[in-house]
Amino acid sequence: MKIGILCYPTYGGSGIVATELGMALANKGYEVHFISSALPARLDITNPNIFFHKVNVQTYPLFQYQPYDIALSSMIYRVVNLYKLDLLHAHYAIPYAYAAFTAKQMLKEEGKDIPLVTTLHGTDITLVGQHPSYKHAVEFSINQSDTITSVSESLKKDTLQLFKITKDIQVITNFIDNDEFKMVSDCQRNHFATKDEKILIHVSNLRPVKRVQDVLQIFKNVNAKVKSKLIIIGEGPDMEIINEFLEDHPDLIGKVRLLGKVNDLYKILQLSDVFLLPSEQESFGLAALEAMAAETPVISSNAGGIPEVNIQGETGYLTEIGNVEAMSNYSIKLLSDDNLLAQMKKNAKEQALRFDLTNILPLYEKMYAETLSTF
Ligand code: GMT
Repeated sequence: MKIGILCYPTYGGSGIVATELGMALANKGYEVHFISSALPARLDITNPNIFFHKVNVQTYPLFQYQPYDIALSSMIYRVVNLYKLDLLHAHYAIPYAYAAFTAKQMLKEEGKDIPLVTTLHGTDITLVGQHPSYKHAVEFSINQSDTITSVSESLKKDTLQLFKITKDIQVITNFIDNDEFKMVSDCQRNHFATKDEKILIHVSNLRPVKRVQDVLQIFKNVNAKVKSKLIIIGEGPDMEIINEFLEDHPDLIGKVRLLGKVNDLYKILQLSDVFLLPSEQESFGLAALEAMAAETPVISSNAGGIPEVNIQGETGYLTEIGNVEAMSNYSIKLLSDDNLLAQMKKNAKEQALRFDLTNILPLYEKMYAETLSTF
């Protein structure tokens, strides 16, 4: 089967899921064509079954804004025709489902068509998709998809509440390739902390929904009771909140390490003791699952789909959004009890194995086969 994957190329949940899915399909012999504005961050382009088609946006002095969606739909139409694709899979409704619908219309003019699967990832529904500038087009393009999938039960519920959806939504959860998380040597731990210190970690795109101010406050509270360090991985607009916090807390400057975007995320997660995810919204929480795959328990909010991934008292702890005090107390409890920490690390890994690629990939393959057979 030849599949076209339409996704964001950036570090960020939807692009990572699309890339990992495409690579897993390519390893199984599918021909996978990525269509995006740049080479997706984790894509292994050396795989002979993987093709990459860059969307080029032609600039012109008349344009106040570059018409990316037009260039995208033209590229989709072109790739479907040139490579005789069998199916399109759009990750994130805006603009991918919308542009794929337009490409389908162009194909129909020539008596052709191609099935379209749209996977909803979260902010395309709960945040950006709610804006009046996008809402009607998002609802329309989701309904025009031949198959709709959602990455969690929570996101399915939100989608049905927030939009008038005329089709069934299948839940196929996000997944993790545990083979990529083979344990590395512990010796690098001393790059970040001394033997008697614990390591807390936060990984995100540092947008307001991630509530990095809570991460910092939790660390401040924990550090007052447990010798510890905080690692923050990622870049984004709320970096300023971190800088301001450090200006106000000069005693913590040497204890907070800002690593930006890193390639060896797994290695650093494996050195950590607790992952903090106090998000305002989270359709699934792929970052938490990655932490668990690296045997790191999670202290999180109970937003959106997080409770489907992080299990209270088993793989970590959850509290209501913004309850910094409870998250701090849970972190202190966990980091002060080595037996509890060891047990939760084990539980976290077991949970990650439930979401292993080998369990979820067949669900995507079955869904593709059903989509094709009913098209
Ligand atoms: O969390 C983000 O801001 C990135 C965003 C994305 O669309 O790339 O992540 C969303 O999709 C991920 C993959 O399905 C989910 O694991 C994240 O929970 C979800 N983020 C939100 O809902 C805020």
